[in-house]
Amino acid sequence: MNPLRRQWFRLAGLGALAPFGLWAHRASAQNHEGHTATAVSAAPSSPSSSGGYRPVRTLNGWTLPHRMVDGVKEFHLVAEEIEHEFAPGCRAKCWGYNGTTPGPTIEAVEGDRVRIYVTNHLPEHTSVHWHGILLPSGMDGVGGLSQPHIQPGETYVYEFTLRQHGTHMYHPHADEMVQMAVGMMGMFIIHPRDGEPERIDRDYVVLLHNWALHPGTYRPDPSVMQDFDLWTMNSKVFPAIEPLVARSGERVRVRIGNLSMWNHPMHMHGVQFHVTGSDGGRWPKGLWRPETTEIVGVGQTRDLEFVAVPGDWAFHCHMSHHTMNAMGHEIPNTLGVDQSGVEAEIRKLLPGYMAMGQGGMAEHQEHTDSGHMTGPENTLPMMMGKGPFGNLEMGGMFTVIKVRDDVATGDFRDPGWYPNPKGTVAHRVSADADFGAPVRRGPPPGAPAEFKAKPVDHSRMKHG
Ligand SMILES: [Cu+2]
Repeated sequence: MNPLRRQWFRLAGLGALAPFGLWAHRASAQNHEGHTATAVSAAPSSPSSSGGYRPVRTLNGWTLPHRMVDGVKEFHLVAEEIEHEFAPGCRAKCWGYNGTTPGPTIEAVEGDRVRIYVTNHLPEHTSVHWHGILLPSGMDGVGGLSQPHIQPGETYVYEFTLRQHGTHMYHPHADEMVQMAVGMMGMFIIHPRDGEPERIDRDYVVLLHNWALHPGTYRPDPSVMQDFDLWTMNSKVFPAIEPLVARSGERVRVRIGNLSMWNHPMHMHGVQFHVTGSDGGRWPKGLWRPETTEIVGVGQTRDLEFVAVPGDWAFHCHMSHHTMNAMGHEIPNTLGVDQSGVEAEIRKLLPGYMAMGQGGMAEHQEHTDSGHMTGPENTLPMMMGKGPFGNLEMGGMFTVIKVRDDVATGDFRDPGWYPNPKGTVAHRVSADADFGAPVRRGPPPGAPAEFKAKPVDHSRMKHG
């Protein structure tokens, strides 16, 4: 047996860990918060060997190390309050496991016997439900139904044999509304015992969530049901979400779980992926279907697989408010409203008020980036992120799949922006608004003569 497997690695605070193996050897690249990696997990064996697997990569996250005890894989989760950063400039007191939200990914192989200790450092009781995993009723983790609650300071142990493979999750089944709203959740990946039907070169893990972290506050509000402030992949918002890196031609799997309060139509640019599995396990090949958008419902998981094509490709939820950061929802619609004159009046009541939105909201990022529109403390601008051609005007559940011809196997570092081959970028051919002779339809009968839209006053973009 590999000596690494015999070691029991202590987790220290917010230490970020990574699987230590041939295909995920860049442990330091998993360390995103500047904390020192204090441990490595047992090295998985080669995928070609029996029972081996290619470890997953949890974007911005980590995999929980285990130790082998008499043939049983032992894990230890600690439920605790943590300090979490959604993106620089926005932190909160959250609850999670072993120092992070989401908790570390648990990774094992079909047929494994697993023993999972759960220590409760929270101020109230908890439990852990192994979402989608087939096990004895008493191991199902529903507080009050299948077990007594785990009281503060107590440690419980769960033990079962994995009789399936696929993409699964874990979360409390005790005061669920609160405990999940403040970040308690993680992914549980079970690799097939007999290998994959198609070789997987990169295996990413993304857990979707939403947060009511009201601007100026430091605790997520569990009472909110729909109007959330932050939409996250692995508890991060764009642009703090890592890119998914791959080499051209590699087969990439993205395993997506959703423990938020909304369904998320996850859209991938550049390819038609196949949906190859769910929390019901890997689907038989005959059930795989090509899509470019797949709804990951609340409480569901989906596996998406594709062959990587060179470029920088957006990957995001298609609910457009889910690719925004904190914003007000109960505001008047200013689209098309001339607010000149009004701004000065309102400023007498609300110093710093900025009229916006007459020609759309894109100017929002200009205002925040230039620093003259300052929001409340501890929140993020609605729109963020810069690309090689300008502002991305995004936030929330958005990241980029970065595929290059020259990425080394197992290299997950951000390769920078895509160098587009000459002649393959959309470009300006005219700055004359009357360019060309496009076919257009006129205003509807009876429309006022002045119906023709007035040009937007772009001088407002240079405001301040
Ligand atoms: Cu969404």
